[in-house]
Amino acid sequence: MDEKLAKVLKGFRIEGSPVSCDRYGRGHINDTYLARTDSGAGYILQRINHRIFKDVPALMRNIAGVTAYINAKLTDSGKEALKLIPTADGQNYLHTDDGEYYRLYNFINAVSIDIPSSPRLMYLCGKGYGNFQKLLDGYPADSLSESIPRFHDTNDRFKKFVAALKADPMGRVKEVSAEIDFFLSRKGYCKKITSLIASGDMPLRVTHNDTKLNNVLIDLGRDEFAAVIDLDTVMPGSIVYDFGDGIRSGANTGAEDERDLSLVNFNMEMYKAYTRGFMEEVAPVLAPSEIENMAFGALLMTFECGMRFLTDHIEGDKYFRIHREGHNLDRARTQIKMVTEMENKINDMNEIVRYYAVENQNSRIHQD
Ligand code: ADP
Ligand code: GN1
Ligand code: MG
Repeated sequence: MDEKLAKVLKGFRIEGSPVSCDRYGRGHINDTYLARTDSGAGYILQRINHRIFKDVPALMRNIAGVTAYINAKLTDSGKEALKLIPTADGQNYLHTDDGEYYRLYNFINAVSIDIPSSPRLMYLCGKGYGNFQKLLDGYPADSLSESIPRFHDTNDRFKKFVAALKADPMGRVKEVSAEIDFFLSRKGYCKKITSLIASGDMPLRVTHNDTKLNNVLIDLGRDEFAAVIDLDTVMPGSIVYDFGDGIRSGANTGAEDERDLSLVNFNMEMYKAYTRGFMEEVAPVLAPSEIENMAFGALLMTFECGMRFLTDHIEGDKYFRIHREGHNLDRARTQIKMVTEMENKINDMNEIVRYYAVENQNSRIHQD
C-alpha cells in the first residue's frame, strides 16, 4: 500500500496495523479511501479538499459537534452513525507537513446508491434523509460555521455564473449558448426560497445541504437506511433543499453524467417513493410554506446544480472532479433535461407532497 497513506493512518488511533488503503466511492469533492488493518478493522480515510473548504479547523468543529450530537441521540437504536476517529494526540484531523488535511471515520458496512433499482430503495433514502433532519432537530444552529458561504443562495450562484460568462477564461462560452440561455431565462427561480427565509415565512433549520442519493448509506440485508454521511455542508438552510437534492439525483432514470439524454428522464414513481419516506419522518413539523415549496425545492436544486456544473465547465473544471473532457458540460445537460421535465410535472409533484403531508400529519394526530 501507499507509504504516505500508511504513515497518515498510523497518525490516528486505529486498531491494528494498516494492510490496505484504496480509493473508494464516487464523491466529487474529497479524496476518499477505504483502509483495512490486520485486526480486521475498516476505516474511511479522507483527504479534505481544502481548496473548497477553506477553513478546515472550523469545518471539523462542525462535524465533531454534529457527529457527537447524532451519536448521543442514537444510543440503543441499533444504528451505527458516522464517528470521527481521533489522531494519536486527540485531534479531529491530521495536518501533514505537506499542508494536507486528513480525517478518519469508522467504515459503515452499507451501500451507496446512485440510481435506485426499486422504489423501495428510493423510499429508504427519503426516510434516511428525513430521519437525519429529525435527528438534528434542536441542534444549536449558531454554533455552526458556514463551511461554504452562500452554498444554496441560488441568486449568488446566478451572479457567479454571469461573472463566469463575462470572464470566459477558456473561450467556451460560444460553444454552449443554448445551455447558457436555459439558465439565464429562469432567473426568476433564484430568489424564491431565500426570500421566504429572509421574510421569516419559511423556517431556517439545520440541514445537510448535500443530500445526493449516494450520501445516505443503505443496509440491503436489513432493508433499512443505515446512516447519512458527507457532513461537510451541514449548515443552516431550508428543508426543501434536503428533500430536493435527493430527488434531483435519485429520480433521474439515467446517470448524472449520462451523455445519451434519451436515457435521462424524471421518474415520478421514484419521486413518490422518496416523498413518502421523507414525509413519514418530517411531516408533523412542517410549516405550510415548506409543504408548498417542497416540490419546487427539487426543481431548484436541479436548476442550481446544473448552473454550477455549467459555471465550472466555463471556468475550466476547477471545482467538481472530472474524469473526461466536457464532463461538467455533460452533467449540466442532464440537469437541464431534468428541470424541463419537472417543470411539466410540477402540479403532480405538489399533489404528491400534499398527500403524504396530510397522511402523516393525520397519523400523528391519531397516535397522540
Ligand atoms: P465527497 O464529499 O467527495 O462526496 P463523501 O464523504 O460523500 O465524499 O465520500 C465519498 C463516498 O465514500 C460516499 O459516497 C460513500 O460511498 C463512501 N463513504 C464515505 N464515508 C463512508 C463511511 N463512513 N462508511 C462507508 N462508506 C463511506
Ligand atoms: C458534490 O460531495 P458530493 O459529491 O456528495 C457537491 C454537491 C453537488 C454534487 C453534484 C460540497 O457532492 O453540492 O450537488 O457534487 N458538494 C459540494 O453531484 O459542493
Ligand atoms: Mg458525497
